[in-house]
Amino acid sequence: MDAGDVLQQLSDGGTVSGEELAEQYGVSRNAVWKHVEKLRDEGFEVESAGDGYRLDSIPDTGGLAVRYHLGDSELGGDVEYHEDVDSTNSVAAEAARDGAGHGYLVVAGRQTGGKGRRGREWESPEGGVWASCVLRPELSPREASVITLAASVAVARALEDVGVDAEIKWPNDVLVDDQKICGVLVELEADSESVHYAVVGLGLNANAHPDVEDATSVAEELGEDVDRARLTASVFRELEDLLDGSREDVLSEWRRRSGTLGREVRIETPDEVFWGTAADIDDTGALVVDTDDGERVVSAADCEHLR
Ligand code: BT5
Repeated sequence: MDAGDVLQQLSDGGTVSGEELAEQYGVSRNAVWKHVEKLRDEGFEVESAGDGYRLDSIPDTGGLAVRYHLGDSELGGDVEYHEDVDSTNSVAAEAARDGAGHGYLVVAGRQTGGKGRRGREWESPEGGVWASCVLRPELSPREASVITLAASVAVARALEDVGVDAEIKWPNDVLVDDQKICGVLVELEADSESVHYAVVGLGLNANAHPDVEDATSVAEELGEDVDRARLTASVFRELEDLLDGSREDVLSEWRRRSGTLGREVRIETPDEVFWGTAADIDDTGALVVDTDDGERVVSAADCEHLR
C-alpha cells in the first residue's frame, strides 16, 4: 500500500474508515495514517471524520495530484515528480534506459536545463507544465512522427477544454494568435526497424511567464491561473486516446487544428532556406510546400508563418 492507494480509495468523495483500509491492505492503522500524512504533506486536504478520512481538496500540482486526475489512464500509471530538475526529457530517457515501462511519466515544477530542438533552450520557470512520458510504441522510426503530431493535437484538445482556442504550427508548436503556448520535443531510441522507446516531452506555459518573445500562457489567455495537475493529466489522457486510435484520425485532426496549412511559410533546414505555401502534411508527418520551383517535402526543419 502507498499514498496513491489511499488516494484512490478516497477519490469518490465519501468517508472511508481507517480500520477498513488497514484491513483491506493488510497493514496497520498507523501505516494508513502515515500515508494520509503524506497526502497532507503534498497539499491534499484530508479531513479526519470519526474513525475515517474524507478528501476535501486536491492540490494543483505534484505527482500524486497528477495521478489522481489521470484515473486509470495507462500513460502516467507511474508518476515521478520533482520540484526542480534539469530536464524532464533527460530524466525520462534515463528511466527508460533503466527499463521504465510504457507510460512512465516525469513531471517537474521547474526545469533548470529545459531543452528545445537542436540544442535550443526551453525556458521553464515555476508555474508551467513540464512533463515527459516514456512510450514503448509498436512503430517503425518512419512511423514515429505520429507521436509529435498526436502530442500537439492532445495539447490543443486539452487547451480547448479549459477555454483556450489554440492552433498547431508544424512541426511541434502550439500557438494562440501566433504566440507560442507549448512546444513538443520527442526523442527516440531506435534501430532501423523499430523504436525501442520514445520520450514525449511537453512544455506548456500554464501559469508560467517565460522570458521569451512571442510566447503566451494559459493564465494570460484566461486571465486566471489553471490547475496544472488537472491540465497535465488531461493532455496525457488525450494523448493516450489519440495513440490508441488510428494514424489517419491523428493526421486529419492535426490538419483541422493546424494553423500552418494554407499559410505562406519560410522553411529553414540545416542546409537551406526556402519560401512557399504550406499545402499539406504527408502520412509521415512531413510538410508539403508549394514553391515557385514546384512541390517540396520537408521532414525536419523550422517553419515560420509569414502571413
Ligand atoms: C520546442 O523546441 O518547442 C520543444 C520544447 C519542449 C520543452 C519540453 S519541457 C518538458 C521536456 N523537457 C525538456 O527538456 N524539454 C521538453 P523548439 O521548437 O526548438 O523551440 C525552442 C524555442 O522556443 C526557443 O529557441 C525560444 O525561442 C522559444 N522558447 C523557449 N522557451 C519557451 C517557452 N517557455 N515558451 C515559448 N517559447 C519558448
